[in-house]
Amino acid sequence: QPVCLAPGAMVLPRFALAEASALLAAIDRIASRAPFRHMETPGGFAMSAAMTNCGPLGWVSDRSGYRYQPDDPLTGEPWPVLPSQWSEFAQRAAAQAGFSGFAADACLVNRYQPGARMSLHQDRNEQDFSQPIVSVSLGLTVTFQFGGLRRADTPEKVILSHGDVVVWGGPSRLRYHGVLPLKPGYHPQAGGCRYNLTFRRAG
Ligand code: MD3
Ligand code: FE
Repeated sequence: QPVCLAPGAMVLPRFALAEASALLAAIDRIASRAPFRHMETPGGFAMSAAMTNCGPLGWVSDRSGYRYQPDDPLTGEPWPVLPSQWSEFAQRAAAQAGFSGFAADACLVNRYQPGARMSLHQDRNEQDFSQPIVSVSLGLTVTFQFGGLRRADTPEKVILSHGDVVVWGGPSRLRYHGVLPLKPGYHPQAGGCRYNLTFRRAG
């Protein structure tokens, strides 16, 4: 029962609910090899959301900029494998939203603790903007900001809760978006955190 937010932006409410505990357990395994860390922005600030990646490519930020790379800069090792159940799940979600044949080669895992946020930005470090991004929210609920194609466009607020999946493609692929500061709380499966998985076709 997809809900259309805007052309190309489809919410699949609770689409990941059945898989949620398996996804959270797999996040722990990934983070045991590629620990969550607060990446540095090109401007020299620490991001408030902690991040890690799995898959052939991972998104990184440091003083030299934003990019995708095959190795974890923290360990020098390749990013952990993207579990096949995850890529199949992302492909099913994309297909539900009308994007058939989506094959992710990167999964960025964000962890928000109370106060963590993400300011308005565009995702444009990927090669092919005709490919959507699939995002999965787990744990505590957050208010997401869904803006327009210009930074100055006033964003709409969208509540994202445990198990919600959003597919961002087509004319919404380059919209500005962000996350308001996480409020403290407790979730039975995720504790005091919110996790967000974003599946991308980066290369
Ligand atoms: C809209 N993450 O990692 S996911 C990010 O909740 C990111 O952690 C947020 O933005 C989070 O880059 C939001 C939802 C999302 C992801 C990609 C988008 C929304 C998007 C790309 C285009 C438009
Ligand atoms: Fe983003």
